[in-house]
Amino acid sequence: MKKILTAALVAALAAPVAVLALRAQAEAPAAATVHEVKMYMEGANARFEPANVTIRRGDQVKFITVNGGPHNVWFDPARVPDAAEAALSAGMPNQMAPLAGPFVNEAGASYTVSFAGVPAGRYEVLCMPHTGLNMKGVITVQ
Ligand SMILES: [Cu+2]
Repeated sequence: MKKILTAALVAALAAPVAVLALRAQAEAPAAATVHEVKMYMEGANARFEPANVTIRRGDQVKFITVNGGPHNVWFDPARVPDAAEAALSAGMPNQMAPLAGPFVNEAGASYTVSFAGVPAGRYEVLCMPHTGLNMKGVITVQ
């Protein structure tokens, strides 16, 4: 009798604990999603693909050279809201100029920008070597 009671008691206690564990999991912040954008230069066609990417705050965008490097990732500081500059800059390692990532030369090489802390908005991304070829895209942070 005592054993049965103990088992029932353990089961009764375990159920709410499992529910609490599930609840904690659901409320934990979602892990950053990594969105991939490929960079091409074929003939006179230089492009980010996809050119328009919508992400959530805190996500990352991984820019990958497919061909025709060097490419890079450049947010023209004149077009980035002042309130967003510091956070965007913090998410861009190895800048060669303000808000300009390093050259990504080889096929398969990549550069990842973290949008952690970057306010919602529309961010135009350019490639310095191919601005004359209108290589640009838009990252929209929701
Ligand atoms: Cu380019």
